[in-house]
Amino acid sequence: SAETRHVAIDLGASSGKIALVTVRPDGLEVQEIHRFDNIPVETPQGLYWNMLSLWKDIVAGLRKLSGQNIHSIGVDTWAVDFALLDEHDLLLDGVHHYRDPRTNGIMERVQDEYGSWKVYQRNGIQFLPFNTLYQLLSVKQDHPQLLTQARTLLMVPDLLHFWLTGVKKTERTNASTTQFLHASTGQWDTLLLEDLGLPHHFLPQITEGGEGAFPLREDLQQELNFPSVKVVPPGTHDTASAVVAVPAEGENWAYISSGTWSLVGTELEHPVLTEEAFERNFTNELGVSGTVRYLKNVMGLWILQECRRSWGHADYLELYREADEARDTSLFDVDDRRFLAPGLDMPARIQTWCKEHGGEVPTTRGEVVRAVLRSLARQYGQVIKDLQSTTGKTLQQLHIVGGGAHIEPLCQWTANETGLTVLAGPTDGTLLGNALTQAMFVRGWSLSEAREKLKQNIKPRVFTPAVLQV
Ligand code: LFR
Repeated sequence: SAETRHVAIDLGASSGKIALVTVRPDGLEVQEIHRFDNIPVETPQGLYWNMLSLWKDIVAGLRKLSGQNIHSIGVDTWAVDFALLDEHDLLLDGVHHYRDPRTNGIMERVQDEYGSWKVYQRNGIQFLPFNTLYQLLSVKQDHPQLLTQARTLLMVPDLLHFWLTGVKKTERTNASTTQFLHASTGQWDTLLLEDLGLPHHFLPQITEGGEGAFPLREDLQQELNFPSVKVVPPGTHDTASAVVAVPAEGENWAYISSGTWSLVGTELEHPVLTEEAFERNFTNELGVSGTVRYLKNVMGLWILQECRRSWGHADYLELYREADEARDTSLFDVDDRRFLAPGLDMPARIQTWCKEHGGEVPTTRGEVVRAVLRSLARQYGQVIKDLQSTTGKTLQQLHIVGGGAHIEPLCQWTANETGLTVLAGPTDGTLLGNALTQAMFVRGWSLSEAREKLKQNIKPRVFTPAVLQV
């Protein structure tokens, strides 16, 4: 039909958004339906996501649309985190936040005792201490009975799709982030799990984002009364959805999906499983339509978000103005592990890093914000360089999608540090990519047809690298 309507539910690390995206012959219309906070909960047993509150907000958002002609609904969220369900589908334990320190030291033990290269050759996934693999090992170490009781492991978006449909499956893009999906078989790597002493009886069947549809649970359908809706899981990993929404032309482009994290990468047809890629810790996560998201996690705006929290939620525009007027101080390594955990001492951690490395310490808010943004841009420059050398690609354009596309000084510094033309926008890429992937299924589009539709709407802002003045 001429017009299709898709509900994109996008949960990020600090907020959730629900939008109705209408696809018409002449373009896309995005209507925000519901926006809500996602506030993790600290307990004596660790840091948890508030899944019940998130579910309540999802249903509240859908209720606002009840009775309307909606063609599809789909959920994306951050990666790696999961729920364990017992034989009655009850939650065993809550869903831990990946920033929970329960995994401390576990990745290093696997790397030393089992061997990092041995793991990387099997799946090509970057070593991040919070990958599902290490979270499961921490459960085995501290609460082994949970693994025995568990009948189903569901990643966060799969859990929400299960609550919407009653169907338990794992969507592929997010499954790839566990670090136990085999790169060549495309199936769960049961051998690796067995080698590490982990059970795998609870792993569901894998399905493809944007390639299947499930009916809404009957009680929900009765309440919401959508005439002909289906649940169509998109690329359920938010980064996979964000990459769909890169308004790309040709081959020689890279992207930064810029939010709490900065995911710096490019789209490939095949994984790169070389020693160079391994040494640089690049990941070969999976995208929709059989693509590979060859990328690296950079700590991202998280550092700034935590600084801002420590400054009583100061206004962002005010902070950028102060940064613009501040002097340059030392830059720092944004990917140092000390910046991973939440904490109101984030500015102090930055200052300590600079002191330890004999640099000039940023003291005012403006100096700190300037140092954060310039250090991020410098790291993007390094990753882009490694990206070109490990893939052999010669890049021409760098797309920035997500909230960071709003931050002009960051876009300009990124152009300068990478030497690439930066194309900034869309800022709500994840929502758009989620909706477009549903539309691929509903309308029978290919990925490139979805991107053509996107380009009817999105005109990115251009930042040209500054010529160095000597
Ligand atoms: C971004 C993201 C990253 C993933 C991190 C943790 O929101 O999904 O891709 O590495 O969060 O799940």
